[in-house]
Amino acid sequence: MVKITIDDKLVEVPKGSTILDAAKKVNVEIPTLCHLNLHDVGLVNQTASCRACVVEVEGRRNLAPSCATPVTDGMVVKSNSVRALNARKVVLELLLSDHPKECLTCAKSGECELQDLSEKFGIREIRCDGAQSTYREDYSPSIIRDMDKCIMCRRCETMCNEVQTVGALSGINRGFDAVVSPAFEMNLEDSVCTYCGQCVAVCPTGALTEKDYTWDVVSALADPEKTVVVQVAPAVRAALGEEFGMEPGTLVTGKIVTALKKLGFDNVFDTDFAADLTIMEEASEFLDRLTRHLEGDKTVKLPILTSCCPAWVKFFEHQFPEMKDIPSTAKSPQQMFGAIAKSYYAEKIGVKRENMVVVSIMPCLAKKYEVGRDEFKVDGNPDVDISISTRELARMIKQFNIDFVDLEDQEFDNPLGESTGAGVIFGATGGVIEAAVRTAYEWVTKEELKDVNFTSFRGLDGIKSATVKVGDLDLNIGIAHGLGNARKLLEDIKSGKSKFHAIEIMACPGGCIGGGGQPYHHGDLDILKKRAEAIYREDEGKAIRKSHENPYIKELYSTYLGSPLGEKAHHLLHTHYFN
Ligand code: HC1
Ligand code: SF4
Repeated sequence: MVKITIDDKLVEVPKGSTILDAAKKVNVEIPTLCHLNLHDVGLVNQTASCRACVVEVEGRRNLAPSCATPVTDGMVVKSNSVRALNARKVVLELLLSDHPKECLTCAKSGECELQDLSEKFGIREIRCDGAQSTYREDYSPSIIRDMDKCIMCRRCETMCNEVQTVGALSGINRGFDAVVSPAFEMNLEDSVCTYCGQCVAVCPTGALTEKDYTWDVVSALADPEKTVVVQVAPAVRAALGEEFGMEPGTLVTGKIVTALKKLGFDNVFDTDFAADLTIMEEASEFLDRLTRHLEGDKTVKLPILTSCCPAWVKFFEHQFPEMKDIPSTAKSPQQMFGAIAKSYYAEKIGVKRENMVVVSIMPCLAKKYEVGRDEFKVDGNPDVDISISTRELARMIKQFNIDFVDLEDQEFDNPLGESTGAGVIFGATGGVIEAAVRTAYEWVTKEELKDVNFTSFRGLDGIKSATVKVGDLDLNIGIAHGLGNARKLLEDIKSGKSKFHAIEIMACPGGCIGGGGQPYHHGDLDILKKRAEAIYREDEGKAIRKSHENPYIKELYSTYLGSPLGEKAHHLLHTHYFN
């Protein structure tokens, strides 16, 4: 252990700690911009490029960046000396001198860490205003890159390369022209980007933001010719309240329904219903593959991989194309919902497909890209028309002057709004496979599953594994969240080392609760844990907790789809993948 003094406070920290680590321990707040430590999910950005965290160290001539300076025994640090404060102010002025002054129209206004610090330091003019570097804006279906606002903190690069191992972003050029970009300055859309949105989640400024579709939703709602239905993803209910000052982990399911009705949607449905439907298809596919495998059919591939996360799908299409026959062919719940809404439900209420608009509220930015994929269209008409994020929904609710906190709870509409606890837990890492096992267990053993809680599937460990006894079979389950962790499991499959029968993969750390479209967590991972707890609370409170027991799902199969994996189900609910 090493003892140091910071602002007259004595603190003891392990060898190798930084001054910033030590300061946190005694609640000395040193501002940071480039620094980000999400150690639990493998992200430590320690580029020391912004210098906002400089402090004075007794006996040293130069100010030291506290995020990258290791402590030494007996060190005496002043975080708040006039010299350190002045230096920080100059750092901020220099950053602002090469930054657009567009706070009024910036998508990140109110959430921008540079704006926050400038406000804190009372910067009212930029003394060294001069030439500014300019780059063209890069629009993709999910993400907008506005590199004029980049401060070269490299958080996005660390996230994309080290945590997600996608390699879409890297620092290019030198000096004034230095910028973080896809290779050869190509558009994100032409790169290997998965649209996971995790770079957006950690960007401190407005350089990386989501593509906002809220006004497309408003236009659809204002069109008297259109029937506009909306679905709400599982993870949204555990996070939207944060945008209205509610405690992280507050469940706002009923308030979301009321808010969406007030916005004018004709029907407010639940993606969780489609998650139950996904389990019917995915569990059937899994058991079909498993049975054939056990019978010695060498053409069958195991493990089966879940396929509901579009960033993960894009990842394996780019990075493991030779394995595209391993994931389940089941569409994601978002897309299953759209397919059923525009067939079964549209027929039921007598509305033509082209007069129905399906909107989805998602914690995810990749879902915006997913809705535009050609295989999810019928004669050019998409199954889901518009996907907006949790943050965009919050913006709409604020624009419409709805007092969200005081809203009464309402229930989702039926038939596409009834869901089980199994549908809800899709929102947290491990939840999809837990839901699938709840159903597979009962289908295989023909016995009631007494305890539906598979706690070994839960939690934030990057890779989890568990063995579940299903009848005579020991079922080996793998779970990865974060694409870097997924890559490890895929490499094992490739080299024949994998022992798993089924694997769940979600691209975002924490699963959908940590999606790129969720309220910004600003580096506080406890927020993800609280959201996950909320998801499991909602599951606990449900009367039905197994997808195959959802009465509306049963009705959908008996009156419309036939059986899982049957012809109609296959046509509407399954897809294929591309190289
Ligand atoms: Fe997800 Fe899914 S759980 S992918 O994380 O399978 O986005 O919440 O809606 O489609 O149900 C996201 C969440 C979501 C789908 C479901
Ligand atoms: Fe990388 Fe994900 Fe950002 Fe794409 S969206 S650049 S894959 S972090």
